[in-house]
Amino acid sequence: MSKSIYTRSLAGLSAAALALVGFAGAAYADPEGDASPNPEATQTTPPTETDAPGEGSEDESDGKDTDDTEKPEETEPGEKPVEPDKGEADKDEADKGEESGKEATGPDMGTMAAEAKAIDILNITDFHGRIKSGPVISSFVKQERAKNPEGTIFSSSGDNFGASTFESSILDDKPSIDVLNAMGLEVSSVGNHEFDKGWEDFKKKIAASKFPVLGANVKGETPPELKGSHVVTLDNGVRVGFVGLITEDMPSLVSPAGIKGITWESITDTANKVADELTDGNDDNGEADVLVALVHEGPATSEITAGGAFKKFAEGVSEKYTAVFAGHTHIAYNTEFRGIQFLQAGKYGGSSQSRV
Ligand SMILES: [Ca+2]
Repeated sequence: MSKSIYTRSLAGLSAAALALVGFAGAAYADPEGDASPNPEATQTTPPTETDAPGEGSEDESDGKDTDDTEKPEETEPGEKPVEPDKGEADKDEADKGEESGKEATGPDMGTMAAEAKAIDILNITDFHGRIKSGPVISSFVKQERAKNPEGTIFSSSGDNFGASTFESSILDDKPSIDVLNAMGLEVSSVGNHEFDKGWEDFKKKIAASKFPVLGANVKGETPPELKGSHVVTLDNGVRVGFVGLITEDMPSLVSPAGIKGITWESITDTANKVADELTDGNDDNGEADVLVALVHEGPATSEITAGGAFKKFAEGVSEKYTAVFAGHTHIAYNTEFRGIQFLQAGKYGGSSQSRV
């Protein structure tokens, strides 16, 4: 575990978070004017082969209907103060990349490569079965992978389904699993809504998922389908350890009958325990070079230490973590605290990116 050898690029974070605001379907807030990355993405990249056939053309209108314009307002304050100068510089580079048709490595990546191995972590949270957004998200993921093919990971922070729109719920959310699989989702934490129909139902859905589903603080009568952590070894050799956690409020969020025998331990204590395991030099319990928490818990506002359960987590989670991708509260922010990058990707397919 040597967090210090990786250079965190806040500029990269800012640009990606901005770009992804558009993918949630919200109006794109460009500090310099009008250009939105979203239309270009939908025009130049065809819908993925298996994602919701025939639905691609409806994405934009669907996104706008459900998402309105709240996200940019929430995202802007969180990311502007981080490092405005570098953010603008990186954004300019990102824009150039879009205009020139996306070379495999942008100028920022070339610079990064000389001093550190770049890792790009893409994240969605609270997707809630918005499968019509699948082709747009998928296009973005492919675009980002092309820029950093050896170092990109696509993750989710839970509530992938449940409280879904009709086109997913009518088929018991099987379409959501199919779309997430087709998008190449690589790792996800659990969310409260995945337990809406009880653990027995969720188990089947985990079995149908091509990605590991993590719930490190879910204990008791839980079969081994639910793992606590998952280490992705990138082609560039870096081992990224993901730890999945879920809100401790579960007993009041879902029907007790469906979660009988399950207990929900402290997200902070669990995160720190698993972080120690992944960095103790013992391969038997997993080892990672970089730690990322996917936590289905979030603050009420973009002020992550304003109060509540997330304040406790933000103040107590081990500084061994490089980034925390939160969820549950449907807001968006990107802020550094205690040397850890805290991000939350809003909802329905808005996303965030971390480059470390
Ligand atoms: Ca270990």
